[in-house]
Amino acid sequence: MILAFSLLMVSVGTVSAAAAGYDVVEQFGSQTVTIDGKWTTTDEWHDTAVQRLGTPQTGLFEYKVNSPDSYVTINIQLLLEFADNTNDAGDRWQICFGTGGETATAPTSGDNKFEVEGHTTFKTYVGTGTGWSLTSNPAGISWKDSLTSSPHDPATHYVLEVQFDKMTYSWGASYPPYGFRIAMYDASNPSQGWISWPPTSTDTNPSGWGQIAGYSMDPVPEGLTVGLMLVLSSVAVAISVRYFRKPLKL
Ligand SMILES: [Ca+2]
Ligand SMILES: [Ca+2]
Repeated sequence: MILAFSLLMVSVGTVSAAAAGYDVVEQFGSQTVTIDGKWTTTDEWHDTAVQRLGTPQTGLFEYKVNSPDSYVTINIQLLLEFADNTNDAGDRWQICFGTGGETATAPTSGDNKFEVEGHTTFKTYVGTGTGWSLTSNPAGISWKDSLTSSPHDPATHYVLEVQFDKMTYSWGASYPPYGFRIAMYDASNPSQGWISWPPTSTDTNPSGWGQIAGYSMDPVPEGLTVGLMLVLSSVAVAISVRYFRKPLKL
């Protein structure tokens, strides 16, 4: 089984039409996530990589997966943070998934867009071949955002947590790669526009998205002592604060 995954991962790089360099590896988290729109525990999100958005940086996201039932359900868990501290009806969080290595320049039926409108409404879209059409939210979707501080930034800003079963979708029921895009919009700062990952991507052109490029079967680092984990977390916090906080104008 591990060999099969390895071969799959090797083949990933040769089929990609996604934005170069915007790749995330899917990994199971070791920390329990509570979807409450904030860091519930000190290390809740310190077990996966931080991806940064904006130049200078104004946002970030983290991605991991979890299975409560021996891989029948595989939950994608996402953390998004944004240097926005104003509650506007026009604020948006945007998350796009689809088939990896896409060359399509418009969303197809294998693509999905999730959007949070004004911190109140979660909407799911499916590609039509030319754009997006509203569809039902995934069963068991759970999401929450709030104005809070975090280990990435002590200033008050919006933090979003999302969890849903990727097996609900055709792209998610197979192994990565998945096309993947994250974007954020602060309606109080229209001149800033959309902040996106990859930076020049748009929701309507999957060929420019990044990717969940591969799958790691590496075990959770059980060999690390709690003490070392805390040291690593502290380093991550120090680095995150240094690089995330400075550009913020909150
Ligand atoms: Ca939480
Ligand atoms: Ca706002």
